[in-house]
Amino acid sequence: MLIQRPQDIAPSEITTEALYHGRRSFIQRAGSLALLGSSGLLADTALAAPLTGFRPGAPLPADKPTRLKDITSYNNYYEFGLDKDEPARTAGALKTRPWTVTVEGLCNKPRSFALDDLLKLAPLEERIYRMRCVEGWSMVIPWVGFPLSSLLKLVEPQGSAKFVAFSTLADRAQMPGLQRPVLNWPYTEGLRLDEALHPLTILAVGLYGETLLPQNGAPIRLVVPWKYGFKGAKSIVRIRLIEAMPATAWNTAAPQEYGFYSNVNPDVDHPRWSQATERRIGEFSKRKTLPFNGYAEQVAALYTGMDLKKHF
Ligand SMILES: Nc1nc2c(c(=O)[nH]1)N[C@H]1C(S)=C(S)[C@@H](COP(=O)(O)O)O[C@H]1N2
Ligand SMILES: [Mo]
Repeated sequence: MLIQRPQDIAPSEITTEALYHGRRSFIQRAGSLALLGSSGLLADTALAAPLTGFRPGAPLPADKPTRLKDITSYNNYYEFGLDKDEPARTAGALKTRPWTVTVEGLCNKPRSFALDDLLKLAPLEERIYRMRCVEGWSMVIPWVGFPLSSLLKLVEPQGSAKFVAFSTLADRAQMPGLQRPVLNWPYTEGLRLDEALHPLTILAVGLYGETLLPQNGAPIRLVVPWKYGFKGAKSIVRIRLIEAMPATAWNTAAPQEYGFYSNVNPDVDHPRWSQATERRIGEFSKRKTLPFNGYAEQVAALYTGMDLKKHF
């Protein structure tokens, strides 16, 4: 497996998970060497390029980050297969340079951005977020990215824009999973404009201090920590400002199971299973799922007056 190394980053340094933890002085905070995880991580990290100069951004949960090996080998990315281990095996050759993200629709300054220009939009920040999949597992991921709002403000959304729609790459030549009509390709997602502008909503370009591997959505993906993981569209190519609520891949495939809002909500069961608990990858016992995935204080106000059982 080989990914292209971004031209602007020197191939001088390979960062391991252990070095990363040292850098962030996780060792002191956790007071235990057990946190360093196991060896054999070089094989993963060698494929990603170090990102430098990012700063820590709030919030930083007390939860310890999931092992890099788990974050990069237990994935949902249906364009590369339905099994959790398939994306790590089949996405490695995804061509992530050159890469363009087009931002258009109801805005004064629609524009296509080369990835390198996107990286200059706003200072990169690390955001250690709890992530929860609707399937009932969760991780803690140290993302590196920038607020989606930085990008949206640049194109100047018009007053009529109420929603933001995301489309991702759908390239049959590179993505074996597209042969299966499991979803209506390309994968699409959407947010209400105020959700998209919320400071917790980021576009991630890296994790554990390095560029994203293809299986995690390289080169750029959405991260909305209070929503189920499927909101986090991977390998984004198009962002549209629109007036009406957009169709989304999962809502189109199974509307009774996956609503537009998809807020993490322990009180609203999935029709086929409970959402009250979750298994943190790397842990054995289950933990209680928190409303809005633990981010209620920051985001609950976005939904004041809404019946969240109806708008699930
Ligand atoms: N393009 C695309 N994006 C996607 C998916 C997908 O199948 N295709 N799966 C989603 C789901 S269901 C989850 S849980 C997260 C998983 O992200 P991770 O593998 O980086 O943890 O990606 C989301 N983004
Ligand atoms: Mo998911």
